[in-house]
Amino acid sequence: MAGSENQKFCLQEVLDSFQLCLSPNKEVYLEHYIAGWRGLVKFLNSLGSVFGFISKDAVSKIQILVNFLNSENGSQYATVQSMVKFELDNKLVDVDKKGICPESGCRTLLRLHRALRWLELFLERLRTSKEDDKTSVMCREAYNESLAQHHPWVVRKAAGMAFFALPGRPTFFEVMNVGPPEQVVAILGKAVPLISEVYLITEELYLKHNLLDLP
Ligand code: 1PZ
Repeated sequence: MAGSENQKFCLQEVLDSFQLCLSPNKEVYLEHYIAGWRGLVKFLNSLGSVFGFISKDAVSKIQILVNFLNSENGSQYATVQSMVKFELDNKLVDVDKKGICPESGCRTLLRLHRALRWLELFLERLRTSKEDDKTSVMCREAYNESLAQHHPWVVRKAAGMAFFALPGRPTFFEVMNVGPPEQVVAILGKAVPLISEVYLITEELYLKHNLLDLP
């Protein structure tokens, strides 16, 4: 049987992961959050090596979280809520400036969380786009409204250049690998609200604990 790395990306599996992400009392399971991100990285990699610097950063952040999940304190990292409580209670977060915990779970997840907002905005544009709309424009608009505000000039520049290399809408839809365009649009219609819900729950949690600007 082929290993999961060899299987083609499929939008459905990202949807499944984000569906599994929410517990009955609306906590966010880290394991499925990570699985969702793994699926997205697979997608990014299938778009070409120009996006390597982006997927490399996402992979290294995913790995930090996986390491926490597999550590002796793993059970404290079951949900984003339990992770925040555990790291704050045990002073494992650099709150104002980088110090002894430069790679806390909280600050690492915050980077992915901000990127999730970009994803939500981008996928919503893609869902409502017309056949000849440009993915690079949708991507740039979504980026400028979200992640760009957290990136220094040099990263914004590199991201902006990478967007030019994005394939057009038809290829993009094909790579999503869930069938004809109508089917892609239908799945996006399910995926966007789910991603949005996971984003909002995390955003409120981080806001409540004053963690939205972690260095
Ligand atoms: C489909 C097109 C993909 C466009 C992706 C748009 C996002 C552009 C992000 C550019 C990231 C550049 C690399 C490194 C950035 C890091 O400095 C920051 C902050 O981390 P720190 O330096 O504080 O540790 N990293 C991030 O902001 C996380 C970025 C994750 C991007 C994941 C994109 C996944 C794309 C999925 C494709 C559907």
